[in-house]
Amino acid sequence: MTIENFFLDKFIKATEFGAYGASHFIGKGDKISADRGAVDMMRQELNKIEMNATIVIGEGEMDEAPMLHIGEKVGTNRGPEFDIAVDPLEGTTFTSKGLPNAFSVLAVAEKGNLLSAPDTYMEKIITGSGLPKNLLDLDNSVQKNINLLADAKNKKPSELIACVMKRSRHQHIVKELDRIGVKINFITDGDIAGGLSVIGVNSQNDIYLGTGGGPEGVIVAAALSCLGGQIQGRLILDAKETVRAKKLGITEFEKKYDIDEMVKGDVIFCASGVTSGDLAKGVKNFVDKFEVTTLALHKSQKINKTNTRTHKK
Ligand code: VTB
Repeated sequence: MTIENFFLDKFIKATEFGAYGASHFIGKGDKISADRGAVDMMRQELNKIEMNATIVIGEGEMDEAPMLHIGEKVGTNRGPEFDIAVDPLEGTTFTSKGLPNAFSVLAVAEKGNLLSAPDTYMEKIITGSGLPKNLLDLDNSVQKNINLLADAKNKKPSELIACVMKRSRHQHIVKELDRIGVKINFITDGDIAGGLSVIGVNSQNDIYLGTGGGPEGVIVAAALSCLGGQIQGRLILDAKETVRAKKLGITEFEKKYDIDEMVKGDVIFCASGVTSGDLAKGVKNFVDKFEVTTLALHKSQKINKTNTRTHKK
C-alpha cells in the first residue's frame, strides 16, 4: 500500500503553517511561545485533512501541555489511517535567538509503520547511501565504526568528516575522533539537519554520531528511508521513561533499532524553514501574506523537491 499522492500537498501545508506560526517569535527570546505558535498552526492544518491519524511521535503524552502529544488523534476522522511523527518546531533555541536552521517538520506513514517512542534521548549513528546494510553498530568502538566506514567508502579514516552535537556527553566520541584524525563539524543543536548532512554525493559529512532526541531520531529515519541513508538508534530510558515506553508497546528497552525497524512502507516527510538553514529557506513575512519554503519527500512517488509558496495571512 502507498500513501496517495494528493496527501503530500496537504502535509506540506501543515509544516508551512507550523513554520509561519513560529516565525512571529524569531529572535524574541521566548522558546515556549515559539513552540506553541508552531503547534497551534500545525494542528489546525492537520485537522483539516481527510484522514484518521494518530500522533505517534510528539511532545510528551496525553496529560502534558497543550502540545501535539503522543496518542492525539488528528484529521477529520474519515479517510485512511496514518501514523504521524511531529516536531512542530525543531530548533526552539535557534528560533528564539534568531539563528539559522529552525524548521517545522513531520513524517507520515501508514498505521503501524512508525516506531512509537516516548520523547526521551536516543543514541544515533547515521550514514548516507550506497553502503552495505547495517554496516555500523552502536556497540562498536568509535575506532571500529570509523574503520568500517572508511573501508566501505574507500577512504582513509583521517579523510572522513563527522558531525557531532556539541554536548559534554559526547566528550568520549570527540576524543576518539580527534585521536583518529577525523575532522568534526560541530552543531550546537538540531540533529535532524545534522543527520541529513550525510546524504548526497557531495555530502558535508560522512557520519553523524551522538545522543539527541528520540523523536528527532524517528523523524530523521523517515527522511533517510526516502533518501537511502541509514540510521541505528537506541533509546535511553530511565525508570520513569521505561514505564512510558512500556505503555507505547516497547518491550526490549535496550534494543538497537535499525532504520527498517523505525520506519516501514511508504513515507511522506515535510520540513518548512522557520529561519533559513541547510534544509530550507526561512519564512518571509509581508503585510498580508507570507512566503515559506519546504523540503518535501514522498518515498513511493520518488519525490524529493523544494517548494516555495505564498499564503494569505
Ligand atoms: C536534542 C536534539 C534536537 O534539541 O533533542 C536537543 O535532537 C536537546 O538536547 O535536534 P539537550 O537536552 O542536550 O539540549 C535539539 O537540538 C533541537 O530541538
